[in-house]
Amino acid sequence: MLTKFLFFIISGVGKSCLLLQFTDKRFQPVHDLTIGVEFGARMITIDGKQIKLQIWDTAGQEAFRSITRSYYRGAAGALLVYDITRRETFNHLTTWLEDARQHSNSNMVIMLIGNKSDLESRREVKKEEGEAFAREHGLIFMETSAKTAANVEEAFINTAKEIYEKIQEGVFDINNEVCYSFIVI
Ligand SMILES: Nc1nc2c(ncn2[C@@H]2O[C@H](COP(=O)(O)OP(=O)(O)OP(=O)(O)O)[C@@H](O)[C@H]2O)c(=O)[nH]1
Ligand SMILES: [Mg+2]
Repeated sequence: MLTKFLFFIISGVGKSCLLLQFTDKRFQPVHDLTIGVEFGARMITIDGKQIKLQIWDTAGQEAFRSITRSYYRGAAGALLVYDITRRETFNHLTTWLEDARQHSNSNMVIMLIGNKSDLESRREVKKEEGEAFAREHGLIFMETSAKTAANVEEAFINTAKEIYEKIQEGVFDINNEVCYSFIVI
């Protein structure tokens, strides 16, 4: 019972809203729970090259966890999202990160996202705490707002750039160099 509740509250951190802001440049105020996995895509340019990002948006709820896991394998990048106004979503990061590392390519680039930065008055997690967690676990970090669009472009594009650099250095061997798969968890 308790476990169920803990997983349930991870839902609603803003994963689907981040994706919608990135692909459609709009914000959806009503929370439609993601069922299973949803998909979005957008072209970006890095170093003069057109790169397609295909993004899998996963459900935060425990019931869908096994479905989520099957999408880790092909992912070059992951956005690991918590809600800065709900500490329990931050406390849960270690579990998600372990799960992601265990089921993904070891070179997968992980970006930690503290979302809902527009809700400063309701903040429960300091920016410094996000930075420290990211440093400790070797992740890139940003605070975003899917509502105001602050840092949303940067979050996806910086993750893609990191993947691009790894490919250039030859440490990341992916089949398709102009199409990166992302997973939002
Ligand atoms: N103020 C504010 N609200 C946000 C932001 N991002 C998302 N929300 C709100 O938070 C709620 C949940 O957003 P979703 O994107 O559906 O959350 P999710 O992580 O996809 O949730 P699941 O699919 O259930 O895992 C919605 O009511 C959004 O309107 C943000 O940056 N700022
Ligand atoms: Mg969702």
